[in-house]
Amino acid sequence: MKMLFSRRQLLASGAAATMLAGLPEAHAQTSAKRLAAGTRVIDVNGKPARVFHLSGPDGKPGLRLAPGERFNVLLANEAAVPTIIHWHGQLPPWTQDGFPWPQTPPLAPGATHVYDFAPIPGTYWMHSHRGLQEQSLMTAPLIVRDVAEAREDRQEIVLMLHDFSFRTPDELLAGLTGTSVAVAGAMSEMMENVPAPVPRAATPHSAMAMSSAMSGMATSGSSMTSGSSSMPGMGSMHMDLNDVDYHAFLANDRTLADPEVVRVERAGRARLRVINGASSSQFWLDLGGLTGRVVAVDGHGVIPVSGRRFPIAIAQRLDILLDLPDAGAFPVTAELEGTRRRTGIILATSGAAIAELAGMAPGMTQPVDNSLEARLRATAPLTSRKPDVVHQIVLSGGMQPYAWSLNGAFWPKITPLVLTKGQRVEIELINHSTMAHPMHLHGHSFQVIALNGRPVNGAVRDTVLVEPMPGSVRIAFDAVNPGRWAFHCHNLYHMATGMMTEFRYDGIVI
Ligand SMILES: [Cu+2]
Repeated sequence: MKMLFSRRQLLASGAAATMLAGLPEAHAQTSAKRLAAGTRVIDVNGKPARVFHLSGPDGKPGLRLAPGERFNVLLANEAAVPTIIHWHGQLPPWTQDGFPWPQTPPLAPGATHVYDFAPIPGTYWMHSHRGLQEQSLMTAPLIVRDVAEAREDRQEIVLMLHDFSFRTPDELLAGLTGTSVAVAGAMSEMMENVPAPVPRAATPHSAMAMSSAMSGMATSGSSMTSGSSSMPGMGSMHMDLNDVDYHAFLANDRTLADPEVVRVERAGRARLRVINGASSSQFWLDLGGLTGRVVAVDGHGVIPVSGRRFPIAIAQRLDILLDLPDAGAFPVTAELEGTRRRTGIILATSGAAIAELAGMAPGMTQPVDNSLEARLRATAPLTSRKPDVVHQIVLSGGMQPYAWSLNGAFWPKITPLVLTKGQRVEIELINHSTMAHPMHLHGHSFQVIALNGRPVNGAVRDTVLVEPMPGSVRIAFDAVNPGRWAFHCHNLYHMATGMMTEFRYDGIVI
């Protein structure tokens, strides 16, 4: 309590900036912060599991940057395998984005690499973009504080969600695609076989030939895993959810059998930073008896939206302000869509009785959808402007064979979409499949400007869910960050089987 009070006094004081400069966090102004990528063993429901970790100088997961601090980071690969880490949602120069382009290959074991750019404030995260390492928890929070947040006198609580299996990621992909583990392993590394150096004539709607690995897969008679579930949709529509049958869902690396208990003050005020770092699972965040206010999505401010349950698609983040009522224990859970399975943490004041939470929610959750998205309005929307270019991207694919594509093309056999610096770009995403897809654009923040054909002055963000057929989303952004940029579904197994393309600025020398 005393320590918290001191912190608040510090942050409220006019000398905050000066004092913060003296703290270890701000030390990186002159020398890079060390971020180690390695392996560790965690306990999952009583069984040990070897997973990756990304740890900052304080030994904690990920990085927390002070207001105004540069992202000046020395990434050290202490794992036995090559890796490359993507700073999800940040807007660095493309050569620092952490994507395995030929110009920016993965780091060999033992290698280091320095990154240095001005970060944008908010709740971000980092994850491997190499093979399927993300599934093995090569993921961590990336929190960039801003001055206004520092002044708001709220306890910061980070809640990072994961899906977990004791099977290897290659085994999971082999199960989905009906291939051998060896073929699945080779398939997952296709992400490094990047597109041809020169854009060919655009053929946006023609189906392109699948790679040899994909062709083999298509005839192998893939079987869905037992975890696959279907939800009845509108009318006769069929909807697929949860490709993978996971062993557990983690909240800050723990399950509800032994959840993290976060100490909070009586009648305390908190900023809950929720990060969906799962590889292929979407959740409804449930605040139990509390009402929260969503004030930012994917790090970008929105006009506050109050509620007790919020959907969070893969890779998305929610900043939720909580004002706690007096004393007690307050579970914050995340329920897997279309099931009763859940994970979570417990906020508790000192001495509060903490009841055990069942691993199953009382009722079946709905599929994650854009009901929240439709209510969001950016606090800093794009300027009003007609688009210079509109690209249409059709999302397709299915479970049998298990393969997913953009405009009929499977990564890396894609044709890059070409952008010119200075353009206002609009992208119309049209879902022709029975699954929802969380689509992520690297290196740019975009605004959601239409949902299912209805114009909105929506959120600015980096990952947007496109609901199942006939779902559509229109986004807009300004082409202000020249380079090569990946655009992909953030369901790891959809990306690994082809659902990725490239936005390439003209004039970029490959
Ligand atoms: Cu997808």
